[in-house]
Amino acid sequence: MTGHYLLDQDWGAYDATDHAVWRRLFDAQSRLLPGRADAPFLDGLARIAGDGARIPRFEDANRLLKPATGFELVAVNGLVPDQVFFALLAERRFPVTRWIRRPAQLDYIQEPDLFHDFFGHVPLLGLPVFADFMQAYGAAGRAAGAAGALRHLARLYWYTVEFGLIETDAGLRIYGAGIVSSKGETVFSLDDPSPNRIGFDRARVMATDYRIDDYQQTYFVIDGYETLFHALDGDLAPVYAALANRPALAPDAVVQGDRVRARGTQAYARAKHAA
Ligand code: HBI
Ligand code: FE
Repeated sequence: MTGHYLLDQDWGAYDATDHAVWRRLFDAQSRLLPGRADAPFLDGLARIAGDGARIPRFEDANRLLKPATGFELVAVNGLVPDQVFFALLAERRFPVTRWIRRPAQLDYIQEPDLFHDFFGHVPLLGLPVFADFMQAYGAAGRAAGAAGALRHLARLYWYTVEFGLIETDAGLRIYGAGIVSSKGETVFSLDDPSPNRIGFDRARVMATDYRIDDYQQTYFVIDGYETLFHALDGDLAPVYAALANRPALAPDAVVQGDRVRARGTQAYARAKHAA
């Protein structure tokens, strides 16, 4: 069923404006991220995305990714149904949107485009432990669907793969694709006093709602990518069952038991739209 959603990248169809948008975003983020993004992300970016002069060819990236972690990129037209997304990840295939935003959307776009998917997600797919987590996440999706627990798994993805922070010897660093692909949130997530920054805990993250139209009010911090991988260890059914009876936590909540690294002021202007 996944095949139905897969397309050719059709690299020849990109016009000069598309390549210019890629180059503009690539250069801006490449200047901003050193000292903010985690080293494995920066290393992966340097290896896989080239010099940023033009939109990369998925087939070129696959020649590097496949031998490294078995992952390959497949071109899609945008979000695919959850079960298709899980099935692709379980087979170590990552769906990359083949169209790129227009110049008017340079600073913010709601749905994932090629820049978000390739620049944000692809560099870490070359890191074995992260690739193993992504494959395990896909495999967990099938079972979660049957358990009616997709929202819990979606929250885990959201607060890690999309908007995760990691504690390193050099300090707090970004690894979430939604942050590294956003100029404003790259700065906000590390420097702004308004969001909470709380130690990652599987059940806590799975219980916490999120919003998709503004910067996050809470960022969860892992101490290593192995923590992500082990978050999917064992049978998740009891975890889902325990969560099913609890009301969801609000995105700005701080609760008993949280390992609070920084409690946000929540003096929270709608930063993204103010940018
Ligand atoms: N489809 N192409 C694409 N990319 C995603 O990141 C994606 C998706 N479908 C569903 C989805 N993500 C999330 O709902 C996951 O949590 C399942
Ligand atoms: Fe994404």
